[in-house]
Amino acid sequence: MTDDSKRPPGRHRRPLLAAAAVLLATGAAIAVPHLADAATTLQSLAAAKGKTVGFALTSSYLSEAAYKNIADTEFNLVVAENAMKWSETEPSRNSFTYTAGDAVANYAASSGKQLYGHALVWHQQYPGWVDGISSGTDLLAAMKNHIANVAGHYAGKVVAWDVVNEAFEDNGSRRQSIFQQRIGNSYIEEAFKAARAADPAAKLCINDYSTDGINAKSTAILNLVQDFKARGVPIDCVGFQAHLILGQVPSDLQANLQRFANLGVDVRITELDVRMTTPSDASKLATQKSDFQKVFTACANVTRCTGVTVWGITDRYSWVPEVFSGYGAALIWDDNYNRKPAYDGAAAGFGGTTTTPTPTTPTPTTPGPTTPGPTTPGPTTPAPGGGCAVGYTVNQWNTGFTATVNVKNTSGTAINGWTLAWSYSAGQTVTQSWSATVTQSGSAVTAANAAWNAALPAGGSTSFGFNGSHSGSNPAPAAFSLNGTACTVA
Ligand code: 9MR
Repeated sequence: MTDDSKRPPGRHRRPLLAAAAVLLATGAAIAVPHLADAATTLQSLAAAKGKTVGFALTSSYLSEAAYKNIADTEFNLVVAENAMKWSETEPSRNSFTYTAGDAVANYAASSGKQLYGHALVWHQQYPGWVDGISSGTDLLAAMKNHIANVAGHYAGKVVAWDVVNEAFEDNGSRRQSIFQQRIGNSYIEEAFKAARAADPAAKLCINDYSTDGINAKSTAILNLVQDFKARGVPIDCVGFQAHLILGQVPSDLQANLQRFANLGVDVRITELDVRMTTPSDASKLATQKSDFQKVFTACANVTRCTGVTVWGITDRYSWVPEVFSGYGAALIWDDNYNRKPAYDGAAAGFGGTTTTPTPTTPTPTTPGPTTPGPTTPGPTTPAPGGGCAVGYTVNQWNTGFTATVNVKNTSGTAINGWTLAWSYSAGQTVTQSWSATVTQSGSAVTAANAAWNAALPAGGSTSFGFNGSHSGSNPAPAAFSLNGTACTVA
């Protein structure tokens, strides 16, 4: 169903018909742009199929009229991009804060959208105090208490929870998270039982990435679902994040969704985006349209697929460029809230009749090169003097903190492989990191790139994060160096 010629024609609005008639009368051989019927939205298409189409919300963006207008009109489900995660809801032990999560819940209620909960147990974005728990019994108690409180707080409001997020490695083994290491294999079922007790009406899901096709990781989750079903452990749904790369929608996506559905669980595409190298161009946008159509079509064709959630509205605020240097343009609306061809792909996948609008010149998301960019990063080169800028932000509580570090290569030379070094002056200790390997020796800390963010093109940037602990004082590092060269601190 990705062949445009097989799709039914769009319903044209009168001014377009008039414009087409004029153009045809002049003999101009052009493609006539079609627009969706004004009443057709992604949510109306989803609703007609008994499904939902959702988006990840950061509430502060609702102050932008364009963002709010799209959020209000196009979606019938909302999930908090970050606001309901453990670090946000229980920053210190047994002290709960729901301000940000409630803003998302209130928006869902006031706009008549379903609310999806994300995520109760995850190896990222949990508070630093969790790392201080050394006994499995104590961590289990803390995890159950977290779930009882957070799922209890949102009981009656959420339709479903991502109870456990990203518990498996790509080879199908259990990820060696703190929960796995301290509590052992049973932590997942304990989490699901606690969630059921806290909110008997919510559907309880396990959620992961790189599980969209049939592979070792998705099969490990399939085996878990089978096992839970056989033993009466509650589980209702499986989420497939679908953080995809342009042109790489797994051909067995639908078959994969179906094999889970056949076990008697719902399935959902939970965090869809399709990233490309930036800047975008008409050809990439056309491939992206096809990719979105494939994903929406797969969900449409599986009765137990409850719908598709996209991981944000606009490329402007997508997590992708922050994490995948040189990539972006992964969502349906561009930086300036223009609808991209991906919109028509999504709509067509859910049975819509929109067709591709006239391609517009994409807005570059970064000051990209004017000549075609190199397809491979340049040689391994330390940044020359003054060639890097670092942004360091923390979210902290009594004795813990979460840090986000943005590293930018401000030199004119590509970097392939980097180490960022700094020093802590107040005895802070890094406990757990993501998107970089952070090691510490006394006050000296170094962060080495992950495999996927080793390349920092000239002007490119990436982010990583970590949890840490402190003893009451937590000043930001005064200086950073990248591959031995001092950086400016933003
Ligand atoms: O989009 C989220 C980003 O704002 C956060 O900084 C990041 C923290 O790790 O989490 C992002 O969302 C993730 C989601 O919660 C779980 N699946 C992967 C998503 C992208 O990293």
